[in-house]
Amino acid sequence: MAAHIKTLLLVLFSITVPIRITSATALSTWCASKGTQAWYLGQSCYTLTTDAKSYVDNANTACTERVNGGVAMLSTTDIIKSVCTNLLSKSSNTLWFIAFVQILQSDHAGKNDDWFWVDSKNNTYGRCPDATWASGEPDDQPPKVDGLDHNYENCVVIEKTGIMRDTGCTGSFFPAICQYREPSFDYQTKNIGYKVKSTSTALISGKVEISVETTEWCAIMCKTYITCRAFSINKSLITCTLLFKYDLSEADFEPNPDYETYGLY
Ligand SMILES: [Ca+2]
Ligand SMILES: [Ca+2]
Repeated sequence: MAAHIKTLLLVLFSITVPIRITSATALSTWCASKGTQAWYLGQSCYTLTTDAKSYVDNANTACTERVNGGVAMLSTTDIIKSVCTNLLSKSSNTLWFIAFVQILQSDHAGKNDDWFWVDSKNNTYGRCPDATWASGEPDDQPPKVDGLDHNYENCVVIEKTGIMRDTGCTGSFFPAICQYREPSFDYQTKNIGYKVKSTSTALISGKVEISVETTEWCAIMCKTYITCRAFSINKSLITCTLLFKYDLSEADFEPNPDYETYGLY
């Protein structure tokens, strides 16, 4: 076979084969069997609890119908919209806890500061630029006139419309949105021959150009973080960059033949 044909076949092969962590599972089938009580999206199944509990109790005792369950992290606008339309709107309840919490980084933090998805606490990533607060929220009740956050309301409930309210983590009681993740993920090819720009907001400190033994390790590392939605591999150096942004656009990339990116859909 001529060398250039071999090269062409290799290129085609690398473009069309997703990185699969393990074989498919029954999560999507289980999710579909629950009808309007569940919604499958982005290789997660979202369900609703019915008992009103504190956030802490929800986090400790709810969302245990299957493995890989926890209070949901709706880490992008598209996920919030889809879960609202396809799950929340069909429920008779009105407010649910999600795993979005305030972890104050200083004594002078404001009410809008330092909100994180719980798998990213103590890091600078995982903040949700897509969080839409209800009018006057977050208000950190009971209010103080200095405008600072006084560590009162550090958990969040979401309404059917997708807007959010800060509320107490132990003293207020609501059901929760659960998220069950596939034990196996398929990361689909997103961009071949392009590198994520160093200025992209998808990048976070400490998760860039990590040396790995195989490209599959990059997918395994990304799966560790619920807020990691994609990863980029340098095929020459075998390094891995995790990407904490779902809606990567052309503006996030620049041409570079050494790189390819895989995303979770
Ligand atoms: Ca607060
Ligand atoms: Ca509030």
